[in-house]
Amino acid sequence: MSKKYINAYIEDSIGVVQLNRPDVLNALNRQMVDEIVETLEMYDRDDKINVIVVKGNEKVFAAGADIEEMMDESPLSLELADPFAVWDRIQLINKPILASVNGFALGGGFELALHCDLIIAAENAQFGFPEVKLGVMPGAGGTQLLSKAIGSRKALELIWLGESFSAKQARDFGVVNRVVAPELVEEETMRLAYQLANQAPISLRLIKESVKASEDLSLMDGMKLERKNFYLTFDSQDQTEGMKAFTEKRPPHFKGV
Ligand code: DAK
Repeated sequence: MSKKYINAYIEDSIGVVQLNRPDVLNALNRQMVDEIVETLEMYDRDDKINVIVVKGNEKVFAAGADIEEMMDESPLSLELADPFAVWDRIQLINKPILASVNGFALGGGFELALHCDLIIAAENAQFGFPEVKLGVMPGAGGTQLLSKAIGSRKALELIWLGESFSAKQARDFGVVNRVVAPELVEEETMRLAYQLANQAPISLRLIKESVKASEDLSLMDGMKLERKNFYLTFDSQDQTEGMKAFTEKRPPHFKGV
């Protein structure tokens, strides 16, 4: 499909979004963010897709929002266009989203990675929120997503200082899931994507809903939601197949129904 600032393509049951503005280190302008979100939603609706991957190129994930586009905004122009609102829609995607990060994931680029469910990073990846150095602050979910991921104390330190940190530090903080050599990021991401794509899609979806809800619900409400989702899996053919395959000592073949 033709998009100006991203490449979107499908590999088996994996939908890929590749950021493609290399001249400005994949700086995210409004049209690019619209294209990313529209493609994620399209993949989410597509029954043939089980897992989504968001990636940059071998040098950079994204060096933040496009500073040139942003610099002349006013409070009123931002209020009227509400350019950040589109990011909320990423939170409504039901399928697993993996971020594959080489090089810089800064500002809005880091926010995009944080909106994804899992992050696989190269050893040379650099994360951070430099917004404070521009006299602004994260606005596309950064303060919320980072705090929920690593706690408000560490999030405050990182966002206040605005300094970049390495992939290994990010993994130690609990933001990044896996760190691998730069030349293996793509391979490791796709390996994980294929592994997830072979799991029961309805289970993955209900697990995502339950785990994400844990950030907002009380323990008892969360347990109730989890229980109802567990019961719901028994309405799927994949539950029958999964348990039958176990008793027949063979691998299951899930269909997502
Ligand atoms: N915006 C626009 N251009 C950028 C850019 C950016 N964020 N980052 C890099 N570029 C451009 C550079 O201007 C340069 O362009 P030319 O000079 O070649 O024309 C080219 O990319 C290569 O960059 P450098 O020459 O600077 O490359 P270096 O390797 O020397 O340095 C760097 C890499 C990542 C350290 C450096 O480029 C850098 O500090 N970049 C800016 C990082 C940053 O402050 N990012 C913005 C944070 S604020 C929003 C949603 C979210 C947000 C805001 C609005 N809306 C929906 C409206 C979030 C805000 C942010 O992300």
